[in-house]
Amino acid sequence: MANLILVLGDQLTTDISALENADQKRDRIVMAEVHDEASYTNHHRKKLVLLFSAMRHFAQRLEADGWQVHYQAYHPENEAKSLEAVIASQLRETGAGRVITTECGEWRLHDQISQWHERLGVPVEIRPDSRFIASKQEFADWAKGRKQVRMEFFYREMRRKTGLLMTPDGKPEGGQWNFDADNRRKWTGKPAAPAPFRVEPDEVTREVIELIEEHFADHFGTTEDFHFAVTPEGAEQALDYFIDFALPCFGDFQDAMSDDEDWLFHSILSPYINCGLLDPLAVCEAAARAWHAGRAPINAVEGFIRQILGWREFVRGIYWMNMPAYAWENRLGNTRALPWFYWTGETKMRCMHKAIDATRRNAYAHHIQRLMVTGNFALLAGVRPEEICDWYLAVYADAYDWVELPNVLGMVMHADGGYLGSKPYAASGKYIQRMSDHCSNCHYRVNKSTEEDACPFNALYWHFIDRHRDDFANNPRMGMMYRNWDKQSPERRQALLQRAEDLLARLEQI
Ligand code: DLZ
Repeated sequence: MANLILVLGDQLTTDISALENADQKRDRIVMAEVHDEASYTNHHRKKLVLLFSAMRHFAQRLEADGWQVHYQAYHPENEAKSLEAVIASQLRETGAGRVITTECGEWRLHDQISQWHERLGVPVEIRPDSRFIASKQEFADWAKGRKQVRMEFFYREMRRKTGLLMTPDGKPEGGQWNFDADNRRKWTGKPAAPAPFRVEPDEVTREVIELIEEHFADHFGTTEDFHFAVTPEGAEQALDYFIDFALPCFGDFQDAMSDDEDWLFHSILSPYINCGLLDPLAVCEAAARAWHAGRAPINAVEGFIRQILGWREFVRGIYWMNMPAYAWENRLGNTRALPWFYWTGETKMRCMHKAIDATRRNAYAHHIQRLMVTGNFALLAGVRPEEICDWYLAVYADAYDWVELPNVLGMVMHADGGYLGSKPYAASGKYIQRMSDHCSNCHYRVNKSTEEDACPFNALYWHFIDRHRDDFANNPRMGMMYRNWDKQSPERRQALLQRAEDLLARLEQI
């Protein structure tokens, strides 16, 4: 009997496990742009364009290769508003006896699909997602029995498993596992950053842009200047471009931020890797080849590979090991609503304005903007994890729950008690000044802390330290912060706390 093979919007590769052993004559592939997936969060308009256009290109390719494809293009009046409804209707139309799919990346949808066999009355085969380097089970086995799970040690396992940047006798190339300490230079305009890689929208993408503008005009962001790749070939070119023009400097300036440059030396490959247009292992191998060929230094290549082979795999493991309870964690007891300026960028804090404005225009901001600016502010201000997590899930083209939730709830908000970091990534304005030129263009003065024009990050930082004494005073990596705080005079501490309280009371206006 025929099978229906469901391919989701972030599974856009012919190597997806759902297609293994499929029969072109018998089976039908189902892909659908549906209201429920497009609307479960306030997805950035560029993320919607990327996914719908890449889905349409992928479906066309499958058809050209001889597959039968049922493709539902988005229309607000489509009867089938969920993937389940599309599958139910396809089962009725074809009389297919089984549904095959690859496990999806979000608990929300995974939970629904796991019930389909009962709700739809046919067997539903959910195959593992083999695009990840470690399976869920492999990660769980590695984590079992460990008092603490740390990315660095998991990453070393992945290096050994793949042989990436390893010598023939099993040692890390360059004599070290991690070159992070060499990746913290400020960027002052030289060397010039390459222009971002661009693909001009073709007819399919232009049609999708019109559709999104017509039906998703209330969603965050803009479709203007859409230049993401939407095919595997385009994404491959983006990878080549990164290796040729940005990778050599990626390491040095990995943590830098600039008032004038949105993209610096970042790869901007995560939107492609996360929706299936690029294979993560192939991307790492391409970077490793560049190092072996002497085209990029070890600190750049190791730092880049660590993001994919280490962090990306690690957060996925943490997500599946801890869901669904993980999503409700709020160990620091935060209660504040997300300030509205996260949606508008209208704040006098230059770094926040720049990071949010780039996010609005590009559906992208690099990891230091995400972690140390918008994330750091939410942590210091005590924003409810659920709200800030939903913001990150909505606004970035690469965002899916499996990657965003551990990164934001765990790493940014320290709401999981320290799975993702042994101390919170809390920092005052000084860090932002050290890594960027934002402060020299800011309304606020980074070298002031208590005055009306003082950088809000400064007093909020000390307020965070003070209010979480019970949580962190015994953390050996935070001891110095508490000693510094306690050394200040009672008057100074009072002034800092008062300034922070004033800021928190009128957060929308700062
Ligand atoms: C993110 C997304 C969006 C916006 N739209 C669709 C869609 O219409 N159809 C679809 O199959 N997938 C979409 N996706 C991706 C899914 O939400 C994604 O597969 C799940 O969140 C699991 O990662």
